[in-house]
Amino acid sequence: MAATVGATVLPPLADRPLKNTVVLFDVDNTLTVPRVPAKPEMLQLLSALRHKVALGFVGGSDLAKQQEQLGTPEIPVTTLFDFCFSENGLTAYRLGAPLASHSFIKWIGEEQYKKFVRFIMHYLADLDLPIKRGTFIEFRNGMINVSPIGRNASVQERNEYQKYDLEHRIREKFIEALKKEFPDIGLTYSIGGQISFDVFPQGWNKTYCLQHIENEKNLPGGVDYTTVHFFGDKTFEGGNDYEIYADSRTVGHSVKDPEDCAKQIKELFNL
Ligand code: M1P
Repeated sequence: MAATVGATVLPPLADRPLKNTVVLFDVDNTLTVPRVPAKPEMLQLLSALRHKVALGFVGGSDLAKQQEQLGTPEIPVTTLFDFCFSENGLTAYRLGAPLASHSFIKWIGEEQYKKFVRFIMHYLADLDLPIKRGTFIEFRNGMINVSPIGRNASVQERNEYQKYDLEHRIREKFIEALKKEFPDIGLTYSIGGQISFDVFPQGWNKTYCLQHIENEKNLPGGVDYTTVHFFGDKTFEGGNDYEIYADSRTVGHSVKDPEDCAKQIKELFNL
């Protein structure tokens, strides 16, 4: 069945002109400036692209943040994309409906988590930074997010922290300390943004979402996505887009920022 988004009627997934193609985007610094709403021109471009291919995003952040950046109070972000993969796909929506997900706390267990989080809190307490704000650990469904300055930092405070962090390697050293303290815990540490790092089980990186795309062909009338494009900015080794960008199942595209991303979309899909 065709879906209506705003005033436009979208062809069903199986009737899109490039039927076997899905295009996935990272969010921060690919579709929008971090923590800032996407520009209307970008949203229009994505809407035009969605008339040709299946469209999705795969971000490290949780859905609430992607709603702020890509949706509006009137428009749920889950209506703007065919596939919404938050927390690397640990929280997933297909055509507006939630898909099955895993949980970080179930994976790690309460006892192990308590030891881990106790170490983090001690480390945070001893860290001397120019300023500190609030929400230093964000507990999510598929990961935890740790921020030395705190997630309540303003946009200006984030920008200043990012420079300080680059110079003093605050997050890098924090991660080194965690690896040293918990050598066999099976966790991955990923610096995907400006002020924090994500912690999740090994393998729960952005490639996690590809299982949902691969499963599409098994659904009644489902599409076999033989071409999966991925656009992201942190595609270098160690960046949180690296694994999905380099994965043999995707065609990876590295972008500098949202403007560069828009340029590449227009060129690749004749928009
Ligand atoms: O999407 C990239 C990252 O965005 C945020 O990072 P920060 O607040 O440090 O800029 C976080 O939501 C993080 O989880 C995510 O990977």
